[in-house]
Amino acid sequence: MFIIVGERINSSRKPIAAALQSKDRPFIRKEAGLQKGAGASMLDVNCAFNSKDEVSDMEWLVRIVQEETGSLPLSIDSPNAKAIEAGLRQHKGKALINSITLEKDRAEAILPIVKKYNADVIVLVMDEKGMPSTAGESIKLVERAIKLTQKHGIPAENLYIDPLVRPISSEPKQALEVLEAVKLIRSEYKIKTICGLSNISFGLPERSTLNSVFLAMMLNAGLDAAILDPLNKKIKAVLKASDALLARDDFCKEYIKSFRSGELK
Ligand code: THG
Repeated sequence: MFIIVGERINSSRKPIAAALQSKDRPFIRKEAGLQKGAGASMLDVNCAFNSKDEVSDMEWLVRIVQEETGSLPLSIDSPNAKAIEAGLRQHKGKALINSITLEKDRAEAILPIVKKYNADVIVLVMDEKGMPSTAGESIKLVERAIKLTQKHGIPAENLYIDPLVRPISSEPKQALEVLEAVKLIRSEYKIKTICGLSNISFGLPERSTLNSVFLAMMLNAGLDAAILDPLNKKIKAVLKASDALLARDDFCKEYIKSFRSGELK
C-alpha cells in the first residue's frame, strides 16, 4: 500500500500558525479529521515556523492530533532534536521522524532518539556540501545513509530516503534526476523512498497539475510514500487511478467506489 502522509498541519501555512498561537483545538482537530477521512495513512506535524516555543507546541500538536484520529501515526517534522523527542514522548504507536540529513551534528543528535523510540526515520539526501544535482550523486549519499543508520542500530526497514524534490522552474532536469534516483534506490538497495511533492512546482502556475502528474510518474518509479495534500482533488484522482493501473486495486473496486462517491471529478 502506498503511504499517504497528510501535509496540512504545518505552521508555514498561515491558518495553522494562527491556530497554534491561539491553541485552537477544534481547528487543528478538523484539519486532522479531514485528512484522515481523505485517506491519509499518516499525518505530518510541523510547528518549526512562526512558533515561540516549538517544544511545547509539538507536544500539544501530537496529543490533540492523535486524540482526534484514534492514534493515526504521525510524521514528526522538525530539524530540532528537542522538539522531536517532545513529540515522541506524547506519540502512541510507531512514529516517523522527519528528518535527518547526513550533516554530522543533526544526524548524531537525532539518531539516538530514533533508536530509543524504535521510530522510522527519513534521511534527506544532503550533507555538509549541500544537495546532489544528479541521481548518481544522490546514490552515493544513500549508501552513506544506510551505513550511518546501521551504525546506530536502526534496521533498514525503518529507513525512508527522501531524494529532495526541487523546483523545475529553476532546475529543469530536477524531476528526471529524482525519478531516476527513486528507480535506482528501489532496484539496487530495496529501501523505502518518500518525498514532499509540492516543491516540484514552486514558482509556476496551476501547481496541482504539475504536482499530480509528477506523483503519477513517481508512483511508477516505485515511490513508497509522499507528503501531500490528501484533500486536493487532482492528487486524489491520480492516487486512485494509479492504484488501479499499478495492480494495487483488485478489479478496480476502490476506483469505482471513489467514482460513485464523486471523488474523482
Ligand atoms: N520532505 C520532507 N519533509 C517535508 C518536505 C519535504 N516537510 C515539509 C514540506 N516538504 C512538505 N509539507 C508541506 C506542507 C504545506 C505546504 C507544502 C508542503 C503548503 N504549500 C502551499 C501553501 O499553503 O501556501 C500550497 C498548498 C496548496 O496549494 O495545496 O501548504 O520535501 N521529508
